[in-house]
Amino acid sequence: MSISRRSVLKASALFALVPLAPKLLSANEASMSEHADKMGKVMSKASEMKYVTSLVENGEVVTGAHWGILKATIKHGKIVSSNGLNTSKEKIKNPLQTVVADQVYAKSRIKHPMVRKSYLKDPHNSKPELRGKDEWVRVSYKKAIELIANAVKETREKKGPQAIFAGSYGWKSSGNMHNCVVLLQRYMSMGGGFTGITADYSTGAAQVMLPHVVGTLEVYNQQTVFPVVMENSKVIVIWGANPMVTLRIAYSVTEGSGLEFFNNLKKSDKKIILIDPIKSDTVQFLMDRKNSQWIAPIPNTDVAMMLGIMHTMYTTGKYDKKFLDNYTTGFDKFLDYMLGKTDGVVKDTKWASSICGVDEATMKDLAKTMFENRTMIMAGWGMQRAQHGEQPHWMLVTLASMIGQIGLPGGGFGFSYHYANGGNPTAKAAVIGGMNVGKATSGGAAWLQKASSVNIPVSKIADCLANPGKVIDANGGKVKYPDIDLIYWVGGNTIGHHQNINNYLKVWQKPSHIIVHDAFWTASTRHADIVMPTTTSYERDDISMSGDYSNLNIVPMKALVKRQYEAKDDYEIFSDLAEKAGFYKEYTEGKTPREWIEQFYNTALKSGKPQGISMPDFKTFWDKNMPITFEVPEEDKTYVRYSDFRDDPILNSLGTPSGKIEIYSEVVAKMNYDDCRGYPSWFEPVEWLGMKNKPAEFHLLSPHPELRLHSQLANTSLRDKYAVSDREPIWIHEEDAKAKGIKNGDIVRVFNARGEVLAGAVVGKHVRKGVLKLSEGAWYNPDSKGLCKNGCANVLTLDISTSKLANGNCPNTALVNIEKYKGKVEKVDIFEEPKNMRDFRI
Ligand code: PGD
Repeated sequence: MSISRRSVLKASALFALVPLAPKLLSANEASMSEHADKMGKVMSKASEMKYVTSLVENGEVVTGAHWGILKATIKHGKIVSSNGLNTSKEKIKNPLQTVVADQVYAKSRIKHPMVRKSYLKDPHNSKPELRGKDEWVRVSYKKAIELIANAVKETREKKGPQAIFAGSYGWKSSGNMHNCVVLLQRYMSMGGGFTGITADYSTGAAQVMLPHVVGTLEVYNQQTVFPVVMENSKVIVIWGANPMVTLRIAYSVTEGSGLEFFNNLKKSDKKIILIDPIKSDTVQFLMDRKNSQWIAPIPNTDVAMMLGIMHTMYTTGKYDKKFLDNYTTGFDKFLDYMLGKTDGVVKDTKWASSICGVDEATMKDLAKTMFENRTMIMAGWGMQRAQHGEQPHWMLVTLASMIGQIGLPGGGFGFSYHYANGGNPTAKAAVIGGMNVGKATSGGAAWLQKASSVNIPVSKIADCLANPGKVIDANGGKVKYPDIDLIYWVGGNTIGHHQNINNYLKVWQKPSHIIVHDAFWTASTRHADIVMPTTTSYERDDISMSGDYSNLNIVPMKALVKRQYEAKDDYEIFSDLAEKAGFYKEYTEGKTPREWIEQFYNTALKSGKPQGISMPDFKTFWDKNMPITFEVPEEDKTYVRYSDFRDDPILNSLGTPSGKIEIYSEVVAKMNYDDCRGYPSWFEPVEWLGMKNKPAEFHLLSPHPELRLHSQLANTSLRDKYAVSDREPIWIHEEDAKAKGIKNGDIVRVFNARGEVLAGAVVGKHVRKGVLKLSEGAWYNPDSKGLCKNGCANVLTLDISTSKLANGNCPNTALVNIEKYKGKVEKVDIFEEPKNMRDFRI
């Protein structure tokens, strides 16, 4: 599939650079790290590297994180406060920017390399059932490196590279140097291969489906830009998105333009229609004005609602036949389905209303409003994190095709307005390089080739661990699960982000070795065998672009303070492991982090020159400690997605087999799946409020949290602002609460056949009746019976595939019960160090 110049792949840094020729560290550059191992030993070449170039004792330092370009104030070598750089009164505040110090000095920091007691005793008979319960033993860094090196070597030799899972999915930290997932995969691919992953948890269904429909991933593409929307759109439909929350972060470093856009949108006179079962922060923010409408369908039924709207359009003749004829294929087949010719069910508003719970008049009105006005449909990704998640975005493209405004200024659809400032115009930028997975060393080359073919869909990790050798359908092909015996995780909190945790923990006992690096004692580190303490991004130098789509700035990410405790950079750990494996030189290319950073910067400098982009040399940039901001060309301020295609659908055809928007896909139809047809359609989810014999009473939605990034920042003072009775808040409708005898602030038990959690009740009108909202990312904190004291939503969610096509994850398809908790309330203690630790120091 072709990916346009403006498209962004999260993994792009992986392929950003071809490794340069090895450059050796000169003797005087390789000074001893002031943070070298506390045990007073020189462990290896890597610990001889100079890791942080200079630190400010008193003053302000600019750095970056997912939550923006930051300015931190340092006093006597300690961080005392942080904020966004250039935060002004007029700007929308981003509270995530204020807790840098809380992270660095968190009680939950991992201070030393730690090994599970039974594993240390005998890695071959380590009682994996004790993961999460066993005692922890502090070991020296040297011992930990030895244990990891042995486990990796032995697994690869005895069981083959595919037995090593290093897919290691997660949001890690920003920074092109200390990209820990790439650093792990660089170590693993140079060493001889590993099992990886395909897709991600964010857009697992849509990113696999949409290439069949529009020829690109679409979810990670530059959108029709904000200024064009502001000038031309009359109606904005925000469908299942919460941009006022999700735009607080970006995969690189957010540049903040998205929050400003929605703030300006609020001040405009445009009609804003918000469709969401939850009265999210965005709904609350935008309902506080004239001309806004909130519609709350039953969860997982948006596709039925779209069909009701489209049926109205068709029967009233208010749709663009010309657009369908010229730019799409297969509307006739879809029409047969919509009109009930294929299954005898007419998908009119009456039918739709009985499923989605939205009244017929509202749908009819929506059909008219959308067709008669320049309408931009901005959809989020939550509704595709549900069973049959392939359907909503396909159906939305079909709806937008009927409206016929795709490719017109301010019309059509956009699937990334809520993410990483997807509507900010692209700057004329010089783009920095990034760490890459490198080249395999001799002996590894063949396996590197092979490694890339051993990939499992990211959300199938538990299924894969449980069923080695099983063959599953995947997007028209087959995937055979490898037999995983070693898991290596960095930059993710998998015991928390994956669905149905209780099931996951059972299969998590299968591998012989589990190694996790993190700065904090998350549930994932607590369920490992070997834990390596890493630096936070505030304790190391790095560099990043800011603006995943706009490339607006290059941000110096300077270390704010020295490394805490025995924390090391992932780079150092993998360099030492590479040394043990005999490819230190290839892994490091002889470079310190600072030298890599300079190289990444120089890539931009070099590529910028012929384009007339002037940039200072690296030293000037680094010493100045301010971002470089690029100019945005006038033409980019008028960018309209799909305008080229609209102008000339033959010359600028899409990357689909027909070159057009595929409302019917022959390719998908030929897959012959029972859970995904050749055209978008409604499927009843396995758990939803409209089903007969419901296994539980309420629909649980677990959207992204307001004051965290997934599980990151849960261990900061931001938690004091949202925790209710020291638990994750759960939103419940006041009538439901009354019926259950639940009051605001009560501790409630939320449960189903998969598990149980405690949460703190927030009673009000912020959810549709019958719906509960418990944000994902609360740290999993089980009591002795497995009940999560802290309210981790994934104890309750369903671990099934969206369909055979995408195999996406489905956390938003889950029914649960809720009751006031009457049992003994135990303290949440996940934000402290584990109690069962011993200082052994081998
Ligand atoms: P994070 O909390 O960002 O969550 O899952 P993900 O695992 O990405 O975890 C990142 C971890 O990396 C943190 O523990 C952090 O401390 C660590 N880390 C940060 N920097 C570094 C570093 O430099 N080195 C090392 N070694 N570690 C580092 C998120 C995932 O959750 C995603 S992306 C989505 S979209 C899914 N969403 C949902 C959902 O909507 N609903 C539910 N129920 N579940 C979900 N799960 C998924």
